[in-house]
Amino acid sequence: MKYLKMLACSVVTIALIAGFAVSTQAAEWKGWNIHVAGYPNTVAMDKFAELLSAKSGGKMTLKMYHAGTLGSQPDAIEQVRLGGLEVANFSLGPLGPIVPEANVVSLPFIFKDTDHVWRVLDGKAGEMINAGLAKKGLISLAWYDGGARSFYDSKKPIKTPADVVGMKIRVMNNDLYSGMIKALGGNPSPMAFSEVYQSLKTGVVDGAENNWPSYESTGHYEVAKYYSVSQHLIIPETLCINADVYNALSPEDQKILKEAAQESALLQRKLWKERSKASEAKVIAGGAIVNTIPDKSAFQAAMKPVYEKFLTDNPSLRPLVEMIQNTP
Ligand code: GTR
Repeated sequence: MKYLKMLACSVVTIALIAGFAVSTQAAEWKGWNIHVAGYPNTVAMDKFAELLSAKSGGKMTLKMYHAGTLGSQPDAIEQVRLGGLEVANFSLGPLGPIVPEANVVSLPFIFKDTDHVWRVLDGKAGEMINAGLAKKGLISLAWYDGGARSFYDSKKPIKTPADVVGMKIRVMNNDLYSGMIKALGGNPSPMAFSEVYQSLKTGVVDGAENNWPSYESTGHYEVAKYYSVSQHLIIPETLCINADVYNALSPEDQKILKEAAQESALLQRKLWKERSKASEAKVIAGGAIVNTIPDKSAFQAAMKPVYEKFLTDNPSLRPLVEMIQNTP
């Protein structure tokens, strides 16, 4: 009897110790990324996971799922907000319909260049965008470079807005982009990133728009060879985490998380510059025909109605828009 009691007691002790060990061992987070192996964001997210584990002594661990294997970007945004996924790298483009403050960056030609983006995001405007994201359950830990997006298509070089008339152009999921294509006289076709190659190839759409690295990594240049350097959008990207997960962390762990994210962002921005040049060279070698547009004012003028509609629909965002425009 005594022996049995001792046995029961030690079984309980072992179970308690095991249970304790399990409960203090943080669960492994899942991270979403849309890009393929070798892409700057992919390399930087892997670095983030590595730094997180090293800096926290294995307390915070992240398993990355790349190439959109865990779903499309709009779906993943919902997942991170709800906690089905913990971490992700999102473009502010598809976040715009959910976070009005973040949508301001999707106004065509709002940024002068990438350095302007960093000056804006490092200031009050960045704080306002972060606050908007937090209200929707996402904590932004760092900003990644998303380059400048330009039009490309399978028909002809786009030299003036008139060349877009009647063209079917794929856009990301955001009414602002549909409005932008309509303002040029084209037909917008919102569609997931993963479907664009096939749609260009089969003629479901005539064109799309993206930065050099994505135009190259997706192989879109093989099926839409005219790349017209309109640079109508410069959209930053966020490395973000579910707000509940973040808020449950100790201040020390939050600090580690932010440091790891900042380091990964520095790496991403460096790799981005290199990859942009390499991608441009690769698509040209692969047969892409690059059309430069030295004077973009006709495109800017044609896209003006997008601003007017946005400010009518979101009057409270006018100060944020002006803050960005007035940032030197
Ligand atoms: C890329 C961006 C992705 C995705 C994609 C698209 O430049 O990094 O997050 O938004 O464009 O066009 O869907």
